[in-house]
Order: sequence, then C-alpha cells, then structure tokens
Amino acid sequence: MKHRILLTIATVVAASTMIFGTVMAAKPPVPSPLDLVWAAISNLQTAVTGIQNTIAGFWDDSTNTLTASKLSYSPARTHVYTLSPFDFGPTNSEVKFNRFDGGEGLSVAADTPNDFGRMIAPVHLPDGAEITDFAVRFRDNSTSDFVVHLNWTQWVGGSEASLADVSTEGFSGEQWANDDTISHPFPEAPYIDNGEFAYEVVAQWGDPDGNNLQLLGVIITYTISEAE
Ligand SMILES: [Ca+2]
Repeated sequence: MKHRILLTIATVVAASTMIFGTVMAAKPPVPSPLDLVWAAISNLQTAVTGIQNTIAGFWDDSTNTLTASKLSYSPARTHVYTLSPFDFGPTNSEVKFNRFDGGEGLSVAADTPNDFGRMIAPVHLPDGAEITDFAVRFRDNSTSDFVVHLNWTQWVGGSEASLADVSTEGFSGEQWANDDTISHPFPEAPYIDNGEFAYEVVAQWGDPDGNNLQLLGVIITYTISEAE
C-alpha cells in the first residue's frame, strides 16, 4: 500500500513537471539587451552592404581606399572657364596685335590687312562637360566690329564649325554679350569629347581699328556630372 501511494505521488509529480515544462517552453523568449545590440549591428551590416552594392565599390580599411566604378555629381555642377587677353596668339606674322598696350584688352592694329586679324586661344575643358553659355566682354568704340567664335575642330578630317558666336555689331562702349544656343556637332550627346575634337576661341577683326575694338575677356559656362 505504501509503495502504491509513493508511486502515485511520483506519477503526479512527473506529469506536473511535464505539463509545466511544456507551458514554459511555449512562452516566447524575452530578448536580452545583448540580443538587441547584436540585432542592431546585424541590421547595420546589411545596410552598409547595400550602400556598397549601390556605389559598386568598397572601402578598404587597410589602405584607406574607396574603390568605385564611377563617382557622379547629382545634380550636375556648374563651372566657368575663363580666357584673358594673354591667352590669345596670332594666326600669322601679318597680325599686329596689342595686349594692354595703349588699351585695357586685346586689339589688332588698324594697319593690319583686312581679314588677317585673327587671334586664337585654345580651350581645354574636361571630357563629359556640357557647354551652356559663351560670353564675351569687349569694348567697341568703332564703326566697324569684330566677332568671336567658340569653335570645334575634328582631329581626323579637320572638319571645323562653331559651337557659339558673339559679334560686337549693334553694341557700343564696354559690354558683355553672350550666346547660349550651343550648336554641338553631336546634338544628341552635346558633351566635350577631347578624343574626337579640339576646341578654341577665334576672335576675328575683319576691319581692324586698333584700340577702338578691344577683346577684354571670355567666360565659358559648363556643367559636368562626373567627378574627375
Ligand atoms: Ca562697332
């Protein structure tokens, strides 16, 4: 009888333990602060990996180097490229020119033969730049005028044409004049391509008039979206 009572008690205890254990196991675990920290770190790692994939590159701690296939400005950045009278040179020995000699800018002597008064300055813009404006500052105190062209020349074949043009005709005194209609040889992709073209500014005095017709400076405005 004593043994039966003990066996019954043992059975009840075992059953209770089993039921209690099952209830305890079903209760969801409460995360510890350490678990939360590890979860946050894991999420951060995932985010960093996503950023790395987005820029198609990676950061190397050992060399402090960021490797990426391309770095872009968004929106594109605007810059200016300037030319002073000292950037221009004559096209041949017939041109008698002055720079800051009896005037404030670049001029061609009145006794230079007509149509020989050409002065040229090279333009070096980064590949991928898009020209948006061509502005010329000048002084015109003459009945005659001069024109300033922003030209491209193709390396192969030597084709040449203007991207933009400014004339002093109709102006008097010291002025800015500009042309923001840019005629690019490839209008569908109007970007500087130094592998295909050379670029230069050509000032042409068809009827030179000395210091009465002075070129004071040039500003070319361009945008660029790729970091160099
Ligand atoms: Ca004039």
